[in-house]
Amino acid sequence: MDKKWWKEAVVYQIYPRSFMDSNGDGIGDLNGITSRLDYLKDLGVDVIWLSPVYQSPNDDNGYDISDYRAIMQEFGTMEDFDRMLSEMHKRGIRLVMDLVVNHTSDEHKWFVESRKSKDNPYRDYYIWRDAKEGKEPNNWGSCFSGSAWKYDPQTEMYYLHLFSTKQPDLNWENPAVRKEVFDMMNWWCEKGIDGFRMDVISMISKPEGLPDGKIPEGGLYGDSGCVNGPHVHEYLQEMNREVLSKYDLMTVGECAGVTIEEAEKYASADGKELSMVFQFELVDLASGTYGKWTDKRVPLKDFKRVMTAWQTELEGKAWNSLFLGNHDQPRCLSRFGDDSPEYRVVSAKMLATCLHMMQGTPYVYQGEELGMTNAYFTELKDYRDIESIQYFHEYTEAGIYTPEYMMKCLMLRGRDNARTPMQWEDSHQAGFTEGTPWIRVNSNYKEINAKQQLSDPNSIFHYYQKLIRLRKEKPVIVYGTFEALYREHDQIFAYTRTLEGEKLLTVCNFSEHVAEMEIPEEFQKNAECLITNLGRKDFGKKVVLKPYEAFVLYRNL
Ligand code: TEU
Ligand code: CA
Repeated sequence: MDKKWWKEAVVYQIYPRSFMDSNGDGIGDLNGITSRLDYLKDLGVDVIWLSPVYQSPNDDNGYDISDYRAIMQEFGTMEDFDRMLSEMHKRGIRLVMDLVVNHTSDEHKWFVESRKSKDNPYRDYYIWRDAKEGKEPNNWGSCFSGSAWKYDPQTEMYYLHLFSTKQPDLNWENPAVRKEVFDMMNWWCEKGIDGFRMDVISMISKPEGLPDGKIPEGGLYGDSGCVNGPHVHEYLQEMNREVLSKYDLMTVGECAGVTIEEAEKYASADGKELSMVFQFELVDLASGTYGKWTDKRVPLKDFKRVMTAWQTELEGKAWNSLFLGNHDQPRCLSRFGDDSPEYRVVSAKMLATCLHMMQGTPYVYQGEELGMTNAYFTELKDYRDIESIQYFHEYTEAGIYTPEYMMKCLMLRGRDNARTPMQWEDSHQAGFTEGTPWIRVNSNYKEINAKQQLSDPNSIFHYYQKLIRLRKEKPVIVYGTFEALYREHDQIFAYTRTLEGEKLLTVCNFSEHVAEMEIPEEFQKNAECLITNLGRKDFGKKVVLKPYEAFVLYRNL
């Protein structure tokens, strides 16, 4: 296995709007991030993935960029950015920027020009089509509800927007667009950043002819089929030649709809495209006709099946990313663990053990290291996310869901659950701001905050800190091969990792009930317990796991 720094790294994702506000306007900013770098150094993370900080009207909280070479006013200045980057590098922390180039904001100068006339030089930077029989050019739905097409009266044509109407899709078939993107990427690399997280990069190549998609039973729109399109690998290989291959970068592609087979191309070991991908198979589990808007929990057997497949089938061909949450997902503790007062701490540690002992680059989403939970807002006025608000209206007005059921889905699966302010302490607004935050602070901040956990050696923070440290001490955790045990067990997820001379056993009880298991013979003697969330000392032949108990045994071969 060829060694790479980004295979050995742990990444921390910052959602800047909610991380730390330094000037009292209730919005997180770059100077706020800089003020908290020692906390991240203490946690032990190696890389920060920073969600977009470029100029944006914030229709989708920065994922709608109006100027790729300017910092969003609310977040600060380019000088603030340069200082933040320098302070990160001083601490040995690398910075991966979020690259959003499937679309721009409709306020980007390219789109302002493009919509002016059919013969404008920027017209073909975007995807314009005439009406078909007086209606939208095809039946595609937007990821944020409604049609994926918006009629523009100025030139009496429709433009494509797979996301909000203020996020027109770029036309990647146009070499001028690709050149603009590569020039911009080189500009940021010359500033010294260390990589890119590539937003919906699997969607940049659209199917030939933009044909109608299949409308699911009971659905309102057709699926765009825009994932893993006909030219996506060509474009990424060109990007690699023009930009990525010139620097020592880490790149991760956000690849909705990616299969293991496709992932082998996006993140192939030959380095012709990206370092790794975010797969969606895990986080899309328990979705239904109406996507993620369900109140269903994920059965452990499905969780194990997906994680095991990605661990074993990508082995030696491409590199995994490892994540259970991000700014688009509910809090992983609430979704995959147990956020009740009784089991919150032990189950947060169990989830972290399960993920961080696998093969791949682990991602910690801000607040996950504290065991932050869903906010469970019960009123629509407390929601800020365009996706949640638009789907609430679409599904209740179409009679698909009652307002009560749709609110339950927002409480369980809405993205705002992960976007409430970082909980730094038990004082005013959790220490996030001196002002009024742009979104309400989770009401549990007095019980769950960094200040309390930094002084508690048994906190979730210190447990994450230890997991991250173990990854640096034991090469088997980074490079060992994965083998699942107890595959059919409906409470236990257990697996081994093996590397010449070392072997590791990870055991996690995902349930609130006790679970019996046999320790494999080879770990019953002369094995060392690297970490345990309940302080277990006896590892005899049979063990009865407590609710959400997790431990890792290690031995030299
Ligand atoms: O997300 C892409 C994406 O697929 C989202 O639609 C996400 O999976 C969904 O919201 C989950 O319910 C990226 C960014 O991460 C997201 O924040 C942006 O809103 C989106 O692209 C558009 O840029
Ligand atoms: Ca601020």
